[in-house]
Amino acid sequence: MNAGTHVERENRLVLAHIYTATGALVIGALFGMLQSFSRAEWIRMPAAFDYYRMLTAHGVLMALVFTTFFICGFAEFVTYRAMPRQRSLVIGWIGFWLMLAGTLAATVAIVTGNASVLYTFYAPLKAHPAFYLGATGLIVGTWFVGADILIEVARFRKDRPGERIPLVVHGAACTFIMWLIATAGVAAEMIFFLIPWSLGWTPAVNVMMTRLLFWYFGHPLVYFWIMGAYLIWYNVVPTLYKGTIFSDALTRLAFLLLLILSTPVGIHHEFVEPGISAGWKWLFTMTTYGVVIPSIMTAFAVFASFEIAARRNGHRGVWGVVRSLPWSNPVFTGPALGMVLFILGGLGGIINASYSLDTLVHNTMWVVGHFHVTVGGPVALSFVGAAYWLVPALTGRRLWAPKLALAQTYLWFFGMAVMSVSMHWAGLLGSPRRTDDVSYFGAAAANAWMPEMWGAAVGGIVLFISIVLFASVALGTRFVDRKQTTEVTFAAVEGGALPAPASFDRLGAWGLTAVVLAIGAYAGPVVELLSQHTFGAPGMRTW
Ligand code: HAS
Repeated sequence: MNAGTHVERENRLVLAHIYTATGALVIGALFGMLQSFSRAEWIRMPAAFDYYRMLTAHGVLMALVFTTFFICGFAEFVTYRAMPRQRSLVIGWIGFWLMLAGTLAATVAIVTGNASVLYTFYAPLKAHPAFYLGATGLIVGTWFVGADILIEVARFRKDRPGERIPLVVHGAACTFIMWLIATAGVAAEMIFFLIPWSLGWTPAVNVMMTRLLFWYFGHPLVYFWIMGAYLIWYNVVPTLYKGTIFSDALTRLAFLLLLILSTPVGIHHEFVEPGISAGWKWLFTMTTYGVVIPSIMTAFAVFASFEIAARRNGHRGVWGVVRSLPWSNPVFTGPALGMVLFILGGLGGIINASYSLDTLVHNTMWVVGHFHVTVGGPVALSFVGAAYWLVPALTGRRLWAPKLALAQTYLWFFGMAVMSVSMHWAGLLGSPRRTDDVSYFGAAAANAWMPEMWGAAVGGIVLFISIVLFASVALGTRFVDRKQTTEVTFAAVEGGALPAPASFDRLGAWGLTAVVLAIGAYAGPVVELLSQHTFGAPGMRTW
């Protein structure tokens, strides 16, 4: 078999991930738009497909399925391209099929009305076993993808002693080591608690323990998403303005910090939960401020990369730098507009991390605004922009309708900005999240936040149009026959910087450090929960 054929077979695996992600995005977006209409009181969901079923489908498809498939495909792609060799794709395909089968099982459980438990699947809400088994299948599938990447890295280290792991693969490997550690929590939640309980093997479930295990996984989940975006920002974006990566060492360190600091933070989602004492909650506020650091480093490095390239071309000053960037290339505008949104997302996150301030915004629309302007902003827009680079490279075809693609990224930016600012504001006015009737049966106080709900719905319409454009460009590129060979290159590092210490490539040791920190942070709260009386919940279907 020649190299070209092998590359094509690799491309097929990556494309399978990217197109599954696109499918989830389109269906999830439709539910998202209906969601915003429902909250604006423009429609009322029928009993046959009620609000909570739609909200669960929207959250699972967008937050868990779209993101996970895209990152898995992208991480495999960069590993295959940066470390080319004739490799077996069996592990990768097993991973993909397991993920797909799990997704289908969970989705069927949701749309048939058997799993309206929202994307956090909090007990005592009890779903059909197919939902928990499907979600477990999705997770286990990603372990195969992780193994595929990490085996390649181990082989590279063995075959080329002393050589640095390619920067883009170093980032992908950190992302997946972090993911393996984090998903152990949700796997334990499923295997020891939710699956036996949903099958009727155990009469009741320990609600507090399941929530703790969920958030042990749930916060690193959000860093899994943003690390996918950072892979693009550091390694792909500079190629679009003939730029360079600011520093090899800084980039490796940012990913290593995300690897070790992403897990010991999850209790910041449980500030108002009982059973965990205030001391632990304070500790998790502090660790959360720690995990902000790699993002601040990234903000600095990204803008530094812009500036170095701009100065080389004679541009000066902040606006000179900004104007010098390729604002008519959708591969650039996707991630770049995502970065702009992340300034708001990051600020909101820092507010949420404060134990005291969070009590004002917890479970309000503020949090919904926060996650739309983070995962729906920098993450999703970066993935969409990167898809315009990736799909031509994978299919050997020219990007179809690039002007439509460009309009799509700007529409997304405006839609998401309008929607998430409205949501943040509604949250400050006290509007709760996850409620079918936001008007509270016409209560006067609830009228205060209705204009924000309409604003969110207008943003939702713009976003849906944008996603339809995205799907059209993705399909057009795949099926309109206009061949073109795209050379895949990753950004080079700016010359003159000192090399990163060799210890930055000892990923096993960093992984071990991450495990120690995770155990260190959670051992106390787990012992505390175990030492209390367990109030088991039999489970309920509120829908
Ligand atoms: Fe968060 C809740 C704290 C980041 C997602 N977060 C959520 C939930 C989600 C989520 C989904 O402490 C809701 C879960 C649920 O359903 O209940 N979050 C933080 C903090 C950060 C943070 C401190 N979150 C994220 C990211 C997410 C995400 C990233 C997804 C991808 N979050 C919280 C807390 C809660 C929470 C509490 C619980 C709230 C509650 O009450 O329930 C930080 O990591 C943020 C650091 C980021 C920055 C920004 C850096 C800016 C950059 C942009 C550079 C821009 C440039 C300009 C260079 C400091 C890197 C470019 C200019 C041009 C012109 C192109």
